[in-house]
Amino acid sequence: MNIENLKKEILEKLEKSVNLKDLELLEKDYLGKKGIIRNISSSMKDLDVQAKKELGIKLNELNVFLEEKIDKKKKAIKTSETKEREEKEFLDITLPGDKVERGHIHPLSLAKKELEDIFTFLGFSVVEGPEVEDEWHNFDALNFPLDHPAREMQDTFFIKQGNRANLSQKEKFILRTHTSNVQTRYMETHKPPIKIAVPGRVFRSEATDARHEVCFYQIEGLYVDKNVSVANLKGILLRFLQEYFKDKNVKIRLRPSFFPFVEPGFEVDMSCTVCNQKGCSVCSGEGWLEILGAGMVHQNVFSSCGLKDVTGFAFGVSVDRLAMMKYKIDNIRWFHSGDLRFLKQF
Ligand code: FA5
Repeated sequence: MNIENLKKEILEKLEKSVNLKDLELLEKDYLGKKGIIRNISSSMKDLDVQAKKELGIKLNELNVFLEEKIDKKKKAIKTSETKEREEKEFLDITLPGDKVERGHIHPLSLAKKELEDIFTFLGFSVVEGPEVEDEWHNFDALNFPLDHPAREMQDTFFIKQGNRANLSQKEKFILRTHTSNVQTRYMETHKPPIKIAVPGRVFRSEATDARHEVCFYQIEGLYVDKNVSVANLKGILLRFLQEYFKDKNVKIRLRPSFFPFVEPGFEVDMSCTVCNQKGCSVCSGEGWLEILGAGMVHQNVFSSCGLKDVTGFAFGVSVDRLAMMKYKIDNIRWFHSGDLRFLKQF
């Protein structure tokens, strides 16, 4: 074996090695326990003493020489790999961070939260109820006759349940058309005095326009006790509206109206806060805006829920319409439009 040729061969391979793995392989092949240099050493036993000595010295020198060379190359590769990684992963901690877009509360959630706070302040407990409701709690227990037009297809979303004719009113499901369903649910399971505010989504199968949505939010108020009167109802309504609009000059007026679950029943108008009752497009020049339905709870409703010898008032107001008036929004459909130009203003 010509040691010089072997050295040349190894140096060529060393030159071609580009990473630590190549070098490890080279080390194993030539310097390792089963490597070529060891092989030559073990085959020296047949040589005479002088030749053995000379070859031994040469192999030893080659070994030391290669170890140094490989070591040097290893260090060079490591340094360049570290440099490359540092350049790639360089982190300038003095640079400003990436801006994280912060979300914000939807205007309807904002209105709902403000109303909940006001009613809590006025002594009401905030409770919730199901959006998918049975006909008993949404209509029958609220004194709606079986042929009431609100049950018809134009107003109510019915849940498909095969042959509904075979089902009882408590087994037929719909999407609730108002939050008044929680009146009956709550009165069935709680004893007076009852003082609750019920925010939630309601659904109506009707054509949408600037003031009507298929899905909108209401907040229901219910106060049941001994000797509750219309005066109490007026007091609470006036106070909550003055608080919500942050305006002590807000006035209300009650007009007689019909809801099957109250007697007497009222439509409640509020003085227009946009024009201070001078007349504008929001109030159609009237100075007043209809904002909610209210009344004294009908005794048939109390009977359906197993209550007697009590009186109470109830009201239901559209959260969407309150928010529209507060923020001067001219179309209810903006709320669900997903338009960021609109949403980012709140
Ligand atoms: C009711 O829903 C009754 N449950 C309210 C009530 C409760 C009366 C307790 C008496 C006692 P009404 O259908 O009028 O009533 O709806 C209440 C308010 O919701 C209305 O005054 C109106 O401001 C608003 N509203 C009605 N339909 C829509 C709609 N499609 N989109 C947005 N707001 C609506």
